[in-house]
Amino acid sequence: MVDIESLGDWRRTHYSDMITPSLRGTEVTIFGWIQDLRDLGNIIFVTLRDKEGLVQITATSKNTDAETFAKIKSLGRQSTVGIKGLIAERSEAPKGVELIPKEVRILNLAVPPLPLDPTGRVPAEIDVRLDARVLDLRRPEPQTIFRIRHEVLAGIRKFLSEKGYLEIHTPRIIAAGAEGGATLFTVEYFDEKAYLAQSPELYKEELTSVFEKVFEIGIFFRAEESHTRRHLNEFISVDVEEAFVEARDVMVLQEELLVSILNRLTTRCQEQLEVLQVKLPNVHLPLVRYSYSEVIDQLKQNDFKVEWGEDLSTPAYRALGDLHKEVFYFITEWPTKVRPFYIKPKAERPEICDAFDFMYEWIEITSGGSRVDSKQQLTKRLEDQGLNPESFDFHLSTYDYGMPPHAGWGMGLDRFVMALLRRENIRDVVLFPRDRLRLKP
Ligand code: AMO
Repeated sequence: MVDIESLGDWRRTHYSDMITPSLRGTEVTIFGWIQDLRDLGNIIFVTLRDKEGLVQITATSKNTDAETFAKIKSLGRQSTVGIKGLIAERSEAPKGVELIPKEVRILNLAVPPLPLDPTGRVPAEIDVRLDARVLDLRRPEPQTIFRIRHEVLAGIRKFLSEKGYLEIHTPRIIAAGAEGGATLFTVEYFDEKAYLAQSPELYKEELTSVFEKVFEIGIFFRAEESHTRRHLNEFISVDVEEAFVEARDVMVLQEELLVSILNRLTTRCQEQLEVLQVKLPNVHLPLVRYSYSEVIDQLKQNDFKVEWGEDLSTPAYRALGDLHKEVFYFITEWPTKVRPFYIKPKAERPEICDAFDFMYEWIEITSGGSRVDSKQQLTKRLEDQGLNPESFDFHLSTYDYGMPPHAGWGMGLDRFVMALLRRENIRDVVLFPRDRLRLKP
């Protein structure tokens, strides 16, 4: 029976990456998890992992007292420990350095057998990995994905803030959804029926009449029935909205954001990209813009059965991905019928609207457009789409306070990271994905 000890007055003096040969002879206190342990009898090699990396600890029956040696022998992989020891040079050790342990505190034991191999040597199926996600995340690859995701997010915030957009937070509990009734989750809101927000659409539009340039990065909800590699029931949307501009202006913003993030990853994440063996795509601005009509023609010319006016199906998108050599491109000028009520139809050809999608190969990353800015037209658009304008009274009333012409977009952060890191499944880039079949962990 191993005794679990408390942290007591021990505090970390060094992270693993600070342990270098030049510090030989220094006594340090480190904390972390047993990533690997090789017990050769009179010598035990332990690899300890902390948030910065790995460090080797070498205990021998000669250099370590009997009690500490026995304690180290008893440790299982992924147990949580604190170790006090001396830094020593050893040419065979990774980075030429190791720790000679003097004292060990066992802070918690991992219980074998572990459901997957956290060293990554034995690959596991995605469902096994997601069921034991916290353990899965101890592998270098998923950890690296989330470190890069952090950089992407930090880069987006920096980019938009520096361009003068104000970060906002809009409600998650709402009275009427903007993105179609089929994907609304219902919640009981005391005596009323409410919904989980699918996007910040209406609120971000309203706020252009105050702050002019706004952005939101938030979790949104869609009751997607389909189980695909690019849909989740909870996802992060990066939303931008701006007054006195049109779709074409915010498309330029999208392009600049893409380049800014690619540059940021190139300068700050080389090591991580190597762990993932990812080569970032080369992008030249302006990106290609195909109109919806052009895309339909391209599909038809390649014997794909599709009619003008239809929304594009998954097989149609896949075919487009094969047809287009560009990694990133736009599809513009969509049929008004297949776009939400808040997108502005073209004055000269109202069957077409000023909407666009920003695409990565065959996957839509962003949707956006110029918005309807007249109350009368918005009321009519709601009716045309079979929606009751009274349910949107809270939104329509803001049009009486001076609504500017405005445009914006919503970008799926998870899909964006998936595209940058060339992952096949959105679940790889989400810590605890929620899909039709997964509510836990
Ligand atoms: P849309 O519904 O196209 O547009 O959503 C915008 C982007 O959000 C991402 N996304 C999803 N990602 C993962 N799982 C899902 N279930 C999911 N649903 C959407 C996609 C998509 O391109 N209000 C508009 C945006 C706007 O016009 O500003 C909107 O929500 O990457």
